[in-house]
Amino acid sequence: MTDPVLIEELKTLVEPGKVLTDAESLAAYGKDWTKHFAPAPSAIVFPKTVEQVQAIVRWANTHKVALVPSGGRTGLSAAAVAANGEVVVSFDNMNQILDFNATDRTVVCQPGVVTAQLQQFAEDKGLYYPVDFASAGSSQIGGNIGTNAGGIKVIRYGMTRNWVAGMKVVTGKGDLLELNKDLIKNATGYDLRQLFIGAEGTLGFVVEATMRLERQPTNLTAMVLGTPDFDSIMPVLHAFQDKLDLTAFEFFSDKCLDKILGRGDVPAPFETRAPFYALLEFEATTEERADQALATFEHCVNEGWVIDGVMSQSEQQLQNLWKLREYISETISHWTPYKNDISVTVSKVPAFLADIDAIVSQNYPDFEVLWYGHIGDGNLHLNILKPEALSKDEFFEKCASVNKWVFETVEKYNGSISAEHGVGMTKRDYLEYSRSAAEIEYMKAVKAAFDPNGIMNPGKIFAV
Ligand code: 2HG
Ligand code: ZN
Repeated sequence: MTDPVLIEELKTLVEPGKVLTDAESLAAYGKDWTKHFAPAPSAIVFPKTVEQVQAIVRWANTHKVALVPSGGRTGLSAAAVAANGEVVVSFDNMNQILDFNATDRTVVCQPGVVTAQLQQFAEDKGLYYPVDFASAGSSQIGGNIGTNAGGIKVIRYGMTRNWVAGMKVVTGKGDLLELNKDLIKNATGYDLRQLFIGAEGTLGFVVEATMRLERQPTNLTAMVLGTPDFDSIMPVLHAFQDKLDLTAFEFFSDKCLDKILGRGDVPAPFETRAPFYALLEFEATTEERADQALATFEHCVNEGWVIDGVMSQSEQQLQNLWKLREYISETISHWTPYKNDISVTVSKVPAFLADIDAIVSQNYPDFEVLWYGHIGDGNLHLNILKPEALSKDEFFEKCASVNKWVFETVEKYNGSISAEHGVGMTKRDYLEYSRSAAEIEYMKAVKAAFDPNGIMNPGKIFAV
């Protein structure tokens, strides 16, 4: 734990009342949405200005105190968990939109701006911030940048990385850097902006970000299609991609639908039950587009890839269809799931999934296994639910023992052990399945350049 005398010194660097040490705050701000590690920070500090962030980082360097950045705390890899007496730096008080430029279509955000706040701001300006996911109501821009958040529209718009025009960061040494100056074209050597995106706060803190906006999509329309097996999903994807520019292509299993219907507040998409469902979305800009989607649906039925389906006819129906997919993670959190967030290139998905399925059936015969994810971009969320009778530790231990097989398969297919949730502490011991030893050495050297004293979110991405 950090010396209480040092915490008193920390209090002089920020406004009165902006350092908390009560048990309730420590428990709340010391964790994210994972349940693997018990939170145990020494204090929470709430800076209001860039200068205060710099002062905190300099103080931490002087006294060798570890800092953990904290945004909306919706992370799923324990990258923002403080389990070892660290000081948590919360960006809750740096949550303003500072500027908007209609010509450049950019918004300058403080790191604590909530994703939905940016989405709403864009909408009010007649524009669109396209990175979207179920936790958009709580997650913050700084955290999204830290994990390079993805979500449900990646197939069309890419990850958070694509939407950061420029950033101001405070490095682990306390220096303030302005990265890329919001330029579209800038060929002046290393793009440090991209290095900080996905760095999980291990190099420094994002203290300001200029985010790009896009034109608003027109008449978004969703279809949910029931398929007789997993193998039918990819031909469905290709059939629709041949005809339409998709804004989303998701999938989930019937077990996921069971859990969603169990809530009682989401209507079933149609009466027929199918082993798997695809949820796709496109812009029905013209009637021909919608007709094309229906014709493709019929083609898929004739080919035997689709059993039944529905197309949204209103905004309400669109929202209801999305709930079938978006509510899964929150709904199943009740069962303390063990999460996998793995990806391969789209062409490898069928073979990869067959291999993973064999491992899962063999090793988890008694566990409930849920398949869902962003299948259109090769990202699978494999969730294993904890049986009531098993303790959390026993359960996570059993799952960890199966990881070797899962991650060896990821490696075999040249995939990623973490597609969009980050490495944090939950995936750190498996990094070598996705990154070579030489690459990890270079990554550590980069960290040492920005954070020579190792105070920035230590133990995340790699062990200390
Ligand atoms: C999603 O796609 C989120 O719903 C959460 O990334 C995934 O719960 C999960 O494993
Ligand atoms: Zn996801």
